[in-house]
Amino acid sequence: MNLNELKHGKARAWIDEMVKICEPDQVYLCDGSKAEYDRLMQEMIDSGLAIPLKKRPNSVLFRSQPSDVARVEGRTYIASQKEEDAGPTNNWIDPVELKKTMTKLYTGCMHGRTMYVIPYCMGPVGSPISKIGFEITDSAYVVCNMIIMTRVGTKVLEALGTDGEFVPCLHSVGKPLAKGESDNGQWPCADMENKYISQFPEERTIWSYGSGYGGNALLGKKCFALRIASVLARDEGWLAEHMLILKLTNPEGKVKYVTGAFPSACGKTNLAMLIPTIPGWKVETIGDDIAWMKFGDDGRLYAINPEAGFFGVAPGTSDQSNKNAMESCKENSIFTNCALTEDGDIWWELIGYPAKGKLVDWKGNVRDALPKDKSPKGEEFAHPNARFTAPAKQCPCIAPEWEDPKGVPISAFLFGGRRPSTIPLVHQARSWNHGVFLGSIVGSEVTAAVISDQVGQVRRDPFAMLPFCGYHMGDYFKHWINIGKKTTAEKLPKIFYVNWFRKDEEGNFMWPGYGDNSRVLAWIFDRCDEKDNAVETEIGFMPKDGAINTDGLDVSAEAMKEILSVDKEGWKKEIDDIRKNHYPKFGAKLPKELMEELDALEGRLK
Ligand code: GTP
Ligand code: SPV
Ligand code: MN
Repeated sequence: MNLNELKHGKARAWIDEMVKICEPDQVYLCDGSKAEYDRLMQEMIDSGLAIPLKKRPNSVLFRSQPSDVARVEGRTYIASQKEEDAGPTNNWIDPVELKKTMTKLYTGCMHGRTMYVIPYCMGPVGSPISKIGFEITDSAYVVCNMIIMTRVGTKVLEALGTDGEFVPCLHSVGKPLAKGESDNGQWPCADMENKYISQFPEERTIWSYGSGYGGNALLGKKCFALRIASVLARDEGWLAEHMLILKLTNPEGKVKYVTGAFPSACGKTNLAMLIPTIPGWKVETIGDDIAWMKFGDDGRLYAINPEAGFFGVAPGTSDQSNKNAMESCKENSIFTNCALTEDGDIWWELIGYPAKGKLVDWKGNVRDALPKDKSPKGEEFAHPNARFTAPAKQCPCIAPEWEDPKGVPISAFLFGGRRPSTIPLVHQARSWNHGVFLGSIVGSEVTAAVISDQVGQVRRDPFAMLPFCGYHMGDYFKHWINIGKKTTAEKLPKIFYVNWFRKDEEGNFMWPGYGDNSRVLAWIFDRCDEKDNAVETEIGFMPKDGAINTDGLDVSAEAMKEILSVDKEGWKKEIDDIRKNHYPKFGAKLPKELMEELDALEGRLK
């Protein structure tokens, strides 16, 4: 589309201003059509950037630069006017200074490239919970991913009208081309020290420079739907969370909706799509990464999935672990940093079968496939953060109501992470504030979803929002406490802490996870109905003996006992660490309610 078709004065003025700075060869307004997607993809195939996959209709593989494979938390900024408002867990640069630095980088950054203007909506177009953004980008890869991940184009412009609100999002890969120069089939991006993923919370603006990957570049996702939206949610009394949303149906046909916050690459997509191993239960998907929740007139919290696709972790996904995800990316999908097989399909570690013959690894090297589907650490054929981008509507278990503009009423919140010790398989908070306490102490081993030298080490990741909260985390905790005062206890979701990742002394997972997590979901479902299936312990409510269905489960009675009991010594260390290292970070902003919960927990464990 031609820019002159844009009838929104403020958007047009902003775009014109960005054109002046970035100096693209041409400007193009996206309509979000299939024809547009196909044309852009064909251009990327012709230029050697994308590889069509013979085995998957309308699907392609991209290989990024080895330096541009995941989110860059060290280069991510919350540029609030006051440093204190970004808080102790975010990087901060003065917004005026940051804009100066970035404007220099943006100057002429689109030479030799097209500037694409993407009008997009987070959430169903027309939903009172949805919000609109414009992403300017010089990456056709970003455009195609955004078309899958969000609602793009004409229908969004119609909903926006001539004066609707939008979040301006500017993105460049940060690699201007000289006259006659081309990318030559190489993924364009800037050096690490020139990458900036910047949020300006007061202005509700996003500026991203230098990376083409995932959350760094698809600005509707983490930058808007979490970092900026969390600020809006604080101001307007709702929740923008790093949560999956699932629909759970019990054998009697009763339905409950559950959300879960687990850190990056800790199992949201898998839980959202799981196939229960216990008879009669059913899981359907509403969302796999982000939930926006507002109170309905009935005093309950209603959640929508602001996204329209999945940007899922590829390694570990198989017909055995997550058949629904495998089905979702059968066609019309984009694969990034997966391996390529001789017959034109993708492959990754733990895909469930070994590859045959030669594989092209994610760096583009041709290597002999191994006779198994595992690879030694550091020698993976697919990058550990390789991803698939797939339309949500292709998911066989997508819930019919996944695009309901009013959202779905939530009965339970889960928190979790990768904790090899201490944290049991499941426990339930004693109260709302105790649940907020549990969210605030979430810890997890850092995964490959972030470029970090901490990968594998346990770090605190409160509410799985450490990299995604757009303001002071202490104020965020307080916001959660306040949400609990807005309605009655019985209308609030019940809060649970789960851990699928306990390890034994040899380092093996003690719980089979995946489909067997349905056994825990069933217990949670019944807890929400206050069934007599729990015992009160020092740390909260836990399953009564036999209350978790273990029929056909391949876990020894001793292992079950261990993951379902209170590790008193472990919890004492946990409390010590929270008291000495975690809570002091938030200073006077730590809500007193959380310190009271910590003291009370310590008292109960004495
Ligand atoms: P993001 O998209 O980064 O936010 O990740 P996510 O939370 O959606 O994680 P995802 O479901 O994609 O899982 C990440 C990795 O954890 C994959 O390799 C999964 O196979 C693995 N995983 C998921 N669920 C389980 C589980 O219950 N047990 C074990 N052992 N591994 C799991
Ligand atoms: C995450 O890291 O939590 C993701 C992937 O969901 S990304 O979109 O890259 O942030
Ligand atoms: Mn995520």
